[in-house]
Amino acid sequence: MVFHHINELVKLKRKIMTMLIRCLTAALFLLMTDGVAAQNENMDESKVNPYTLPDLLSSKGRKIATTKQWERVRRPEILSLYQQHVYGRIPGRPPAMHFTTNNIDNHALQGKATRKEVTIHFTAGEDGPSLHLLLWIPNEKIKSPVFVGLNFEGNHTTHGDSSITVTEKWKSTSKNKSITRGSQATRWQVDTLIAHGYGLATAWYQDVERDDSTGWQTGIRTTLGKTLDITPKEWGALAAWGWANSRIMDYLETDEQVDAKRVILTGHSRLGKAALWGAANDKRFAAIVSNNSGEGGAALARRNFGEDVKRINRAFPHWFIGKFKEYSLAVDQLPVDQHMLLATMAPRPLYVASAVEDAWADPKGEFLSAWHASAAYALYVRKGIPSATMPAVNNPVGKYIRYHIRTGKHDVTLYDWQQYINFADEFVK
Ligand code: GTR
Repeated sequence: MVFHHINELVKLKRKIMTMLIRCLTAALFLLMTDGVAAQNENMDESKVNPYTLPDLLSSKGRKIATTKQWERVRRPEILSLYQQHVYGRIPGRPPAMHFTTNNIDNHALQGKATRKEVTIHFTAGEDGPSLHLLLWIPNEKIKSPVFVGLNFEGNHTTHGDSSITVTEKWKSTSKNKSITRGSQATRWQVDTLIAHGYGLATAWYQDVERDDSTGWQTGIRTTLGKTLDITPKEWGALAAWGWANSRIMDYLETDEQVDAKRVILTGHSRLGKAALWGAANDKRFAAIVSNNSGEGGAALARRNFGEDVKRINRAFPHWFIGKFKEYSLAVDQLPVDQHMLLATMAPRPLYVASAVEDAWADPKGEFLSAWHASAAYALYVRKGIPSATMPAVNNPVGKYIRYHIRTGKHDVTLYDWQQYINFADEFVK
């Protein structure tokens, strides 16, 4: 009888011990993988902590009051801080780069446009690393302004035209194996652009580097390292995609149908982040559009709302350089904040767009960043965002920096494009 009880007790004790060990292991696992913190991003406006942004217009304690001081002192300083702490350096063009044009249709879209494909070869010969560009240019003019933007899913998804090439690179690399022509067409609005006299140049972002933590091993950060005189660690994937935008610009400068002085760089989400860093480094882009670029893009890093530095570093460690990880738990120590990145665009027209249902990207943080960047535009006597109060939904505000928050989710919509076209009509065309 007594023995029986002792046995039961021992069994119970074992059970409790096993359960305890399981709980502890699970807790430890969650802590190590940050699973606990995964629920910790703040989505409540009333819980946003107060923050102090680095002063945009001062350098080593001295006030920056003129465009000359901005261009000679502060802007280069900001670029160098971003290079060292966030995205890494963007190198120049490869010396042997050349272009081959193919698959031309001079009567695309019922004769309204020329559609062609251009391969940007980064090395001599045709078998090395390359980027496949899809171009649409209005037929009615000699030289047209062009919107440029990298796409997420492959050139053939940006328009339903069945003659757009499904590239070998896409077939061998894309995780999304089924070919869904035109599945992303609403994000590109080719017909609307052509009707308003704008061309479009787009390329698949993973053509230059796969978007995962080992992508650098097979991407241009490795294959072009020697040619560009840069090691993979000196730049992150966002910088590599930003670099790709500049190589598209190199091509556009050679195309007789394109007005290369009127090229507008666009990017959505992670590609908006890449476009911003790319445009900061390449003044040839006449205007810049950041569509829902969020954390690491337009949104203020110090505002703890939605995705934060810690979360982005954990989920996408390959996007930034190693140094940026040091700010995951110390965002206040970051020597920059994103109003400074936006300010490097000055005095070029800059459009920042958010969406109501895209809380993860922190619309208010994107807006405030644009507002704070307006001080740099003021040096050029160019008006940016008129006030620190968020505008109503679907109500664009601002001049050379314009901002809207539209209804709907994280996406690029016809509404967005209509605003970008209006903006470009006003300041670029
Ligand atoms: C999300 C990421 C965002 C944004 C987005 C996208 O998962 O958290 O920073 O870049 O992806 O690119 O669609």
